[in-house]
Amino acid sequence: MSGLQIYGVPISRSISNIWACLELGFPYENVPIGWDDNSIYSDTFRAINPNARVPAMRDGDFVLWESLAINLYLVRKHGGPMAATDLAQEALAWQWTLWAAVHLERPLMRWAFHRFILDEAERDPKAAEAGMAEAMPLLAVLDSELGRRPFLAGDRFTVADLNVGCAMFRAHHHLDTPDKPNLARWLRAVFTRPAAERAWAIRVAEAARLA
Ligand SMILES: N[C@@H](CCC(=O)N[C@@H](CS)C(=O)NCC(=O)O)C(=O)O
Repeated sequence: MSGLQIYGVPISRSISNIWACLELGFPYENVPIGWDDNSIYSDTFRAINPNARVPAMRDGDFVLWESLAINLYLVRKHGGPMAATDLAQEALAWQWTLWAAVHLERPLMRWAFHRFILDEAERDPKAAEAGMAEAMPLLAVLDSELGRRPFLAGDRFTVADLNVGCAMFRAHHHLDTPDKPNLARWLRAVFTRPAAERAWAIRVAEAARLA
């Protein structure tokens, strides 16, 4: 098989990898593995990702899963301005990627689910509050770091920003950060990028199609 395939309907985290491809201007095929047809739990897909989770990626014979690892791979492979130019910048991309996956995403998504994603009847305001209480110090770390430099690994948008942005993709529209001006500036810069807006539009169109 040739070409790049991104597995996962674009209402899932596969949108993170679609965003990366759009940033890179790299063509991809989106294979709509998802829940409607249970294809995510099929043996065929488990052979690609034994976790039965999306996204996953196939690049020729190479298969990879974990959305943020896929972005690190795509940017490393295709280069361009998002790629690191030295080891320190590459290490910063690993740092921010792990931080986003290990620390930021879970509490932020807990907040997002109970604030606006779940149907109203299923939302638990206490869970939203607990999620935000845990996320707040992490958002303060972002604000403080972004007070020192325009982007997370220096003066330009890199895969470090992309991957932290991916962890905030669902939440960013609803985040109110008037007390965190550096974070607010960064959120604006990241999510008004043409590729980010295009990715958001793809996600919205798919959500509307499924509604
Ligand atoms: N850490 C993984 C998380 C993957 C994940 O949990 N994806 C969700 C969709 S966004 C999923 O496939 N869930 C499987 C299920 O709902 O059974 C990544 O970033 O790729």
